[in-house]
Amino acid sequence: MSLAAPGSLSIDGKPFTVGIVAARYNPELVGALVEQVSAQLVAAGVKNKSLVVERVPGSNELPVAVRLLLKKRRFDVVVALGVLIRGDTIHYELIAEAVTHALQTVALDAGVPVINGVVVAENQAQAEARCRGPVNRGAEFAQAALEMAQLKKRLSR
Ligand code: DLZ
Repeated sequence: MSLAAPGSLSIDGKPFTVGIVAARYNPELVGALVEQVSAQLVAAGVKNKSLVVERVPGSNELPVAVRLLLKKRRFDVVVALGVLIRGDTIHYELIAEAVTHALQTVALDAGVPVINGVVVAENQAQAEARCRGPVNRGAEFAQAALEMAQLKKRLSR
């Protein structure tokens, strides 16, 4: 996929309630994403009490957890985080596709933006570069979350 991420907009995160659902598979890499996303959101003004973090075993469990979270409480946006790395079989491809579709379905059904923060990588090095290296997908996911939360607030009035 492209590395041409959109430029960041300056958005005040103070009014937003944000959910983060993160897989525990590849814990150090996903942990780095959780830290980056949380840090960026808090730096933009999201209050700690308005930031809810839930964990699931693997990326495959992200969509149902997002759905449960959205049924429990009102959120302006939810960020789903995971890291899928190619193994010896096509299992990771199947999960990547299924999770991508399911996250969109949950978002459309709920009318709440869900940011697809699942990094899909060919190998460990690619995943490292995206989670705690130069590519920094975490910052992108946080920025997308702020932008979509703002859009939702504006268009829901
Ligand atoms: C089973 C599995 C494998 C092989 N690889 C990953 C991975 O790279 N990243 C990830 O988030 N999860 C992986 N999983 C676990 C599945 O997402 C899921 O937790 C199990 O299939 C149980 O539903």
